[in-house]
Amino acid sequence: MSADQAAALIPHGATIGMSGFTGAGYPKLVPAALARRIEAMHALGDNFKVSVWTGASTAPELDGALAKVDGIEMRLPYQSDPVCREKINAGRMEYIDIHLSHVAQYVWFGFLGKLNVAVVEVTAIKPDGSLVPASSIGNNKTWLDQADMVILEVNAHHDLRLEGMHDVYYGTHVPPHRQPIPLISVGDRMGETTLRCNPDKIVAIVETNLPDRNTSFAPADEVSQAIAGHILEFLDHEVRKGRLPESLLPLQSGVGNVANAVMAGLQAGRFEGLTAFTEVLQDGMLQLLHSGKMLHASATALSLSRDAQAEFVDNLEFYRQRIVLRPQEMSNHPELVRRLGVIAMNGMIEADIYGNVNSTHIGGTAIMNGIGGSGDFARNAFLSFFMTPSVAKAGAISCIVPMVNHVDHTEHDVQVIVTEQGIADLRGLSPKQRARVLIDNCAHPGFRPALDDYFNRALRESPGKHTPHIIDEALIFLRGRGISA
Ligand code: 0RQ
Repeated sequence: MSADQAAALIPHGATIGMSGFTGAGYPKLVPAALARRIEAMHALGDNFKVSVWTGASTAPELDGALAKVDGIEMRLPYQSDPVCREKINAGRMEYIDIHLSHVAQYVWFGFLGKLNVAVVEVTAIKPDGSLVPASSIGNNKTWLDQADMVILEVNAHHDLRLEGMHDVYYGTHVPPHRQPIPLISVGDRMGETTLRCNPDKIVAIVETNLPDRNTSFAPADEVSQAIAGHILEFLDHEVRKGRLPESLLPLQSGVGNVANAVMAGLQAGRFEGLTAFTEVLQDGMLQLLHSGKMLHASATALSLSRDAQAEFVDNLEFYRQRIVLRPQEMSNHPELVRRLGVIAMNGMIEADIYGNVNSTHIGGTAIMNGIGGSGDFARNAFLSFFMTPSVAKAGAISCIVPMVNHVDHTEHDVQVIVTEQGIADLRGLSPKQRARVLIDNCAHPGFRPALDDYFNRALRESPGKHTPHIIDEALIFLRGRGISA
């Protein structure tokens, strides 16, 4: 049926599980049709709203369209859409920012309430009724299982040869009957290549033929290259110290230009036989696979630029041997991350001198995107990096601050902090030792004297000498958003 007919089946107040992870595999037409319906209902005075659960961020056609018409009551678990952000920060949309590995199990446990509708993009429906997933899996397995009614978008734009790239693990879900997950190395397959769906629940099938968002990346700037350079040098150092094998350990990388710069650095570097256990596979990792430097990659989504997407399709048989896409409760599973010994690399907004990291909030009150998978990986990784330019807003704000005004990753979960200025290896250091290394190695020289001054006075004046602070001053600093250089 048409997208408008399908959207008309969604009731007011419904909780909808939509496919989509980092701009890949999201439904392309039904959300926009739903937004049109909501707008028409609002014009009639009916305050029609829905709650939207996804894998992670989607695209303007989904998050943007629904947020624009004030159609979302509650959104989870991660978004990066400018219109959503504006509505959340204006108090017009509720948002729950959840670790990506937690979402599916919270739904199975009943912690988040009932899921009414699933709207899921697939590549194909097989004769036996099973579904070939698209460019991401995210939480689709859970949405199809838990929702009362299912709307499928079958997108002819996805290459049918995607079939076989996915590994959908239907293991035991709920304690006390959970079993160990039988994944020993990143390329292992332990599940099915398709998604199961009870055909009685399917109320609509909408055909589409539209590409994913396929965002392009700016060429790595000097700052990204410097951050990447520090990380690569550090990895080299760890190998020489005998703490990492020559082929490193499975890599996880957040999204964005710094992540791509690190991958480009690995491409040019000496490491061979690399692997990835990550959530999003971007251009840089595809190139590593292409060149043979990387052997296998496990993820839940392919988030490629238009050019990389074309290259991927041209060589799909090659990549199908090397890439496995899994549900996000597996791609981000803390037990797997810990056991495989992942090297995690994630962006942050700011860190404080003691190593607490803020990944999500601006000024302590406004959301940027969300924690995404950064917590799943950072806490459980073998080695974890948080990276940021040392300054934001054209140098007006220091990203190394006395006290972060929102904590996503506590000092207990943070190992290595990197800016273009240098690297702070916080492993095995006490809070005061960490402050010294962070100010000296990572802060911008323009902000270093002010941070030094704060830390030195805190050492003298703080009542507690374990994590010295001058609390009133830290709060003034937070309100003022920065020590001026
Ligand atoms: O704002 O766009 O208005 O200029 O924050 O900052 O430097 O462009 O960095 O795009 O790499 O994003 C932490 C947000 C970094 C991201 C974060 C402002 C800055 C700019 C973005 P403008 P940059 P990035 C895998 C893992 C959490 C999720 C995660 C993120 C904007 O990495 O969302 O790790 N991480 N997921 O100007 C005020 C500061 C600032 C600041 C930056 N100190 N004060 N503004 N900005 N620092 C992916 C998934 O989980 C799906």
